[in-house]
Amino acid sequence: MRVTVLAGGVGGARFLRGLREHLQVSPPDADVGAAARITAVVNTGDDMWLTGLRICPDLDSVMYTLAGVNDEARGWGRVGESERVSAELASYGVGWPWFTLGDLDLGTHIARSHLLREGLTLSEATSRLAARWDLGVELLPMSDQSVETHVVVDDPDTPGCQTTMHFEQWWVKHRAALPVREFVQEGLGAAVPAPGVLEAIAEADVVLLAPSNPVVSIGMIINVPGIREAIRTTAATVVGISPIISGAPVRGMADACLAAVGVATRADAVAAHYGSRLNGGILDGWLIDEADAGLAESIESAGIHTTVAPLWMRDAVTSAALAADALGAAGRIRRRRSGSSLRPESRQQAELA
Ligand code: FO1
Repeated sequence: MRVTVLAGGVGGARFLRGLREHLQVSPPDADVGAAARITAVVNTGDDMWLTGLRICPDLDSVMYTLAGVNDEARGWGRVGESERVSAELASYGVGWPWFTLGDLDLGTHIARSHLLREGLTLSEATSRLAARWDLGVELLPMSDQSVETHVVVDDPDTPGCQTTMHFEQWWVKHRAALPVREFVQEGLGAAVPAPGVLEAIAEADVVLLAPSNPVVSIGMIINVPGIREAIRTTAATVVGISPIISGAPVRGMADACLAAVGVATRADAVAAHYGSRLNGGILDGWLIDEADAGLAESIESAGIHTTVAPLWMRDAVTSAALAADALGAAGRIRRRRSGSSLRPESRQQAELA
């Protein structure tokens, strides 16, 4: 079974870890043999050049989490980190003192920057870095071209003026507290999906939208020319997981991003924002938390098959259970849509049947 996941940083990373756990645990049938194949299409809108190094926050969060070397508490960076180089950079007044680049993390950025300067694409560099660990998930950047998210805000220092800053300045330095006029994807016009991305969407049995930020993570991925259309037309079943529970983001500040694009911070509003594939959108199914069960009917009436399930990913078990619920929803939708009475080939196919 092939599963393709659109993912941002922390929420996407944890969900991918749960999905890998679930699919590893449910072994493929002997007669089918084919193990599950998971491809992650990861947001690169947070990427930047900083102190001469290319930083890819979401790719790194996903890679470190799947490698088991992530700082689980902080949600980003490496476990057992130190910050000696970062302190030196601050002393020299170089870089962003409020954006901590740990020593181990810098190893990743130095390696990646070296590979890019050797002429590798971001995809090639990502696969070289990931090869150090047996991640069990193929990592694809959404694009090999730079598509940085920049934020247009009212300038806090000069009232009446606007200023544009990199997403990470807005997110980390200003803690998303500056009202956003506009999110801009620098370079979007010249961007194409990275090699393998469109195939991963077209050839999947299931496409999952991880519980990542709908605006600055999932939103940025589907804006890359060709990706939204690929999701709309794939033969796969497309299921998303709400990143909002009881009107609040599971983590991060998605509410500030949703407000900026006029979407209410509610599980039904985000589903409507993505839209049903039955009428021009990208969703077949949507998972909401038990706390939001009251919203199921309105989401269903928008043509989106809705599943109520526990969405909190507290540990490996709950993350794997969420992944199982998402695949189970895809199976129910597939059966309902195709009226398939075909005997599933394998236990995993049975999950989808
Ligand atoms: N987030 C913070 O809140 N403070 C930081 O100093 C910080 C540094 C940092 C360095 C590398 C990296 O890959 C991520 C880092 N993040 C930091 C997290 C980052 O803002 C988020 O991972 C995403 O970009 C937003 O989802």
